[in-house]
Amino acid sequence: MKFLYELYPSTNLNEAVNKTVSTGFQISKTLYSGSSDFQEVDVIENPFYGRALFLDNLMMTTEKDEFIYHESLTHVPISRIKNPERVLIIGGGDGGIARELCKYKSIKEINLVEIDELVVTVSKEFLPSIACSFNDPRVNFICADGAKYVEDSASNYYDLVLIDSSDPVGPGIVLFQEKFYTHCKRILKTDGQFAAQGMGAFVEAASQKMMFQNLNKVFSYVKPYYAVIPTYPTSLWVFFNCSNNAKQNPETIINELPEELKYINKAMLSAVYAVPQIILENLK
Ligand code: SPD
Repeated sequence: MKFLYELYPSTNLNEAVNKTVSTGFQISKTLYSGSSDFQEVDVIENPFYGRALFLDNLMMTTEKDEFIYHESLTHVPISRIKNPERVLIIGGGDGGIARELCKYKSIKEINLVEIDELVVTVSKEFLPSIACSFNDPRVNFICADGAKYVEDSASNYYDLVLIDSSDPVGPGIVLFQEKFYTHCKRILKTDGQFAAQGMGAFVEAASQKMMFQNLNKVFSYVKPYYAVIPTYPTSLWVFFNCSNNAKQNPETIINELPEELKYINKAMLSAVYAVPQIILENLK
């Protein structure tokens, strides 16, 4: 039996990485295995989770549990914006976030900036239930460096900026730094919302704290929330929801959820910033 093992912690922004734990995924079939200028890209089939995408041997998404991550990153910040129209996704080449955004009628423009075209190509071919919105006329795939794209974008343009990044390793580390967040804030409208994946609470405490500190240097409020994602290292996964508008009460829900969700529901949204103590300790 052949397995693909993800080793972690994958990074610590201020400590030497020492990968001492792993999760194995049995490979019943390898659907794609190749590499781009940026990374190794693999799509395997696992008997339990279905098809799964790995980048540089880091688990990105599986058919069976992808909805938890994609719904969490999308619908929590949108619930704090009235009728959003323009959205920027940095990363997100598998298309899962774009699919969730397309559920909102008010959204007119979704710019998806993914540095690695191979991720989009492979996802369209092998993960069609996730990469199913690239043909929606509102979705514009832009193959570019996300940090550079944000730097070059006009101010006060977006209602929502979502960072669907991989882990803070290699060139992707810029997506966790203060300079990048400053530009994200600049391109958001006053009432705009920002959200980013914030790594595993159990395994990436130091990186998580660094990210939180950098976000706090820039945004008026920074609210951690979490989801339980079975295929991510140790499952307890953190997101950060941020805004420029200090006058807005982050607890107030001002936009309704679309109907057909499988993870996020209305009751969760009211208490979404109530997080386990371990997360609060990480961020101290
Ligand atoms: N350690 C895994 C972090 C992955 C975050 N991005 C996943 C991409 C799914 N669209």
